[in-house]
Amino acid sequence: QKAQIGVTGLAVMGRNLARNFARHGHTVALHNRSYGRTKELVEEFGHEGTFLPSESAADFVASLERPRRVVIMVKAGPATDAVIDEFAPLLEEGDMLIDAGNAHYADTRRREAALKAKGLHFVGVGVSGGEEGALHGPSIMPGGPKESYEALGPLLEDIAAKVDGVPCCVHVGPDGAGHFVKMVHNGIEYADMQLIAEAYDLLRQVGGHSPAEIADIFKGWNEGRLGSYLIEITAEVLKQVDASTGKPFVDIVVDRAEQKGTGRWTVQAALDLGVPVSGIAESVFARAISGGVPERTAAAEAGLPGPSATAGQHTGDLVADVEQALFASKIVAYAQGFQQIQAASKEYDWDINPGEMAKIWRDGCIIRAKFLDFIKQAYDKNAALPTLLVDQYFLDAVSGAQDAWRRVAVTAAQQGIPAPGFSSALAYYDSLRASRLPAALIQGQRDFFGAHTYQRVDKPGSFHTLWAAEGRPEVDA
Ligand code: NBP
Repeated sequence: QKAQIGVTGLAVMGRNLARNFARHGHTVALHNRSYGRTKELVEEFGHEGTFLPSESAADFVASLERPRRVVIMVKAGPATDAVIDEFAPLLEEGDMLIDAGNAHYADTRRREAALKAKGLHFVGVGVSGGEEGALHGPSIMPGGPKESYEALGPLLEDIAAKVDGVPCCVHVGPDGAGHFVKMVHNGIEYADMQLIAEAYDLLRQVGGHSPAEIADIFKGWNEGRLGSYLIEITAEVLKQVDASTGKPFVDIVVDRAEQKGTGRWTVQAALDLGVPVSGIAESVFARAISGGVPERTAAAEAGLPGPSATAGQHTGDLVADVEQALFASKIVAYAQGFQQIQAASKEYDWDINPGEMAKIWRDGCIIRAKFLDFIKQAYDKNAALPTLLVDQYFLDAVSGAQDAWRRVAVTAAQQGIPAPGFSSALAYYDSLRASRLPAALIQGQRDFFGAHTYQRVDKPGSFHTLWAAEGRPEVDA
């Protein structure tokens, strides 16, 4: 008996993926650097399906049917390269090495090119949903060669989350496309979390609501258009009371948000592509500010002043306004993330269908939400949509929200409550809709100090003005 699929790397993620394949009736070959984890899996979960454990890489490879499908689920980075170096010589033409870890898409592109030269298929797969998702149905974003999807796709679709029977798994595009889309998914997740945190902060500080009351507000919102996993768990977190002190859980946690790096990767890639993902960037920076202990301590010691006691009160229904601001800002963050996916697709010739990405994020992943149905519909109508904001559903939503959104940004500024997500999303929105941007002045400055030239509104061509020589630096900037 041979296995249809093998998993090497049996820590929490690999173990759960292997169990998920087995629970779906596939025979699963097992391998891990240290045999202990393999043994443990078979002892604890062997009854869930058919597992073929191997101690050596060679035995593991020999236990697989051809073309061999080897899922690598090890620590991203050098460990992945070590595993590839170990397995590649044991595989034959047409076999597949499938990296389901959180690799950077540039590493995936490099690995794919190197293995292609050896006749092997390297498939970088984005897997979202954490350990629970891996076991019960993740959202799966496979890249790699299209041919490999024919032999691999059905297995992945089997174990993926389903929405009305439709699997949250689709071939994203060649080489690093899957890992790229997974990265942007995480970037959007950062933005979503930041916006939710700002909504909570405003309800608490401006509205004076307790965490338990805010939990109920979020619970209500979860029934509406904001309905999503993140809103749902936010209500749970806010409801939580610390057993030892009796205080709200949120008040006993140190207010420094950590990060593993995928948000930062998203912003770095966006800078290279020239895509303004300001919502994601603000959320990465907001985490960095929260962790900036020396600066925050110095600011507290220096007593950086807040607004005077006469700072304005919120005009309007705060809860309703914050819901509108949250929804509108969320639309902006997703619009920016999807624009980044489209830009990368163009840059790397990936031919990614953005509507399909919204489709496979509808379940199994952290940003799963009702909202994604509307994104899917928008791109189904027009896959080349320049920005989600001009799709009728989102246009209507933002038009309806904008007055409330502005009131919330004003209140935050007047009361000295940081709301970088809400305010930068609004600035992005206003930048897009502005008939004239002050960029014209920047072009004038550039032409003044660097003779960089400019274009005119009234005739074609490049122009340079002979500015007064005085004050002009020697060096081109
Ligand atoms: P870890 O990231 O903790 O990695 C542990 C595994 O890597 C073990 O099987 C370990 O073998 C193996 N390994 C290491 Br470390 N160095 C190795 C080497 N040089 N050669 C061979 N094997 C090596 O496991 P995890 O938390 O299950 O995560 C696996 C992957 O999934 C990571 O890329 C992670 O970023 C990603 N992940 C994704 C999500 C998600 O939501 N999608 C969540 C968590 C993790 P050993 O047992 O012999 O030490």
